[in-house]
Amino acid sequence: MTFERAAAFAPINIALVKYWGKRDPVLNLPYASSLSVALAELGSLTVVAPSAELDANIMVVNDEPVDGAGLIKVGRVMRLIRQMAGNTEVRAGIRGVNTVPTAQGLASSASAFAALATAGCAAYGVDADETTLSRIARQGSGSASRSVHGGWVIWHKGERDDGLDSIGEQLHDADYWPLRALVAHVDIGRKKVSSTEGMQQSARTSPFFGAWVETCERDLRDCRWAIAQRDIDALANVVEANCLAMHSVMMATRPPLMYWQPATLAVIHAVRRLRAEGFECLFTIDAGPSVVVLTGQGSVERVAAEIGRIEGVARVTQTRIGGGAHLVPNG
Ligand code: 2P0
Repeated sequence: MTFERAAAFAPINIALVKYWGKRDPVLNLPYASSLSVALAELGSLTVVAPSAELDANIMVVNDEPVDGAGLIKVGRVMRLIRQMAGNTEVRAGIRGVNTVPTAQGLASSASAFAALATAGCAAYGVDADETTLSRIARQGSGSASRSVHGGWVIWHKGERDDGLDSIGEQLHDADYWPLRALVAHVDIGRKKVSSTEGMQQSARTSPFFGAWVETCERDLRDCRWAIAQRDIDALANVVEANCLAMHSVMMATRPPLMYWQPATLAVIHAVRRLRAEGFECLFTIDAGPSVVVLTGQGSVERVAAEIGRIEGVARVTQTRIGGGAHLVPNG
């Protein structure tokens, strides 16, 4: 059997109903389902090159070697792919490039593992559909199950202990509702606590954790309704409430997980004020200080200009809702 180098790009996704808590930390099975949109252009390009000369997988991201917990997750995904390729022992050299800052709470692990699953399956000759790719990517990073798909995506939590039903599914493609996305970058360097660790601590110690899981079920229903109606006010209500509920759970974790910086809060207030003034916009924040703002097409320039002026916002990246993971010929 011969294996061939393959490259894939996968987008980052921003969750509108968040994933924060695992019922199974090895298989990355969540307590609750979550919902996201894929962001165009921002993401990971990953090249997988199988080589019979390697004793172990090696991976470099943005020219830095991956080791420790990151390499263990990569190993888990590559082992799955090798099993599907007939239990081959051939390891791979893997090179990734992220177009978003790594480990700053902007889901670079989601795009990285979605791209790894896609390129890895192609390199080892595994014929995997999107559902299978999502299941594989999830085992590297939970939110990667969503980055396989483009547009508006739900990650079903699933009921099974083996996780076979814990998969991403596209609800609508990228053109369904052409909102714009602004990323207000608030820099503080690398995160001290990874999401993987943080959500385990929250599940163990946050007094609000049980209420959070229940809230997500309700928010998922409301979010799907708002998307079905293309109703941005209804979407803003549920997305911002869900984000703030997750950050309340984080802040009530012991020791507390405080991801916000002063600029984070300033962006929140600016978005709420602009919406009250009639601009179509809403905010959401992952496990980091940066803020993602979704806007209507007619509101994007004004909202971008206002949040770009906020002290502590290093830059604002503007993008659209985009497609899912795909192979890149000659990548
Ligand atoms: C999300 N986050 O739904 C939420 C919101 C962060 C805050 O998914 O341990 O990197 O690899 O499964 O997927 C970040 O968690 O964690 C995340 P693992 P992951 O986007």
